[in-house]
Amino acid sequence: MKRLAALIVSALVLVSGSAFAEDHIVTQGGKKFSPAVLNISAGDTVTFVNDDKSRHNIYSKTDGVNIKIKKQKPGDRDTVTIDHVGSIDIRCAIHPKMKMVINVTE
Ligand SMILES: [Cu+2]
Repeated sequence: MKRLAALIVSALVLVSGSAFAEDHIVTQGGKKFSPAVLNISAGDTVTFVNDDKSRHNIYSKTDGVNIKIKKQKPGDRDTVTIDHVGSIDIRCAIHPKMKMVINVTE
């Protein structure tokens, strides 16, 4: 009986853990990230969508955050999981004016 209860508890933890991880969409149109500021929780995913007619090259300028999507073609979308807690500066290596911030809380 104890074992069954432990199983149920661990199943609940698994279910709630995945239910709380959210995906957030960031679009790139007119050589701008939208939104410019995104607030998420650690463990969430961010999907970067290229709605422009040119390529983008998304990377993190923040030390210790390994986000590097490299050349992203128009229409492409790439998803990254973010575990780093704190503020992350996102840039495009092709368009220096493209900037956004992802604020990650626990
Ligand atoms: Cu770009």
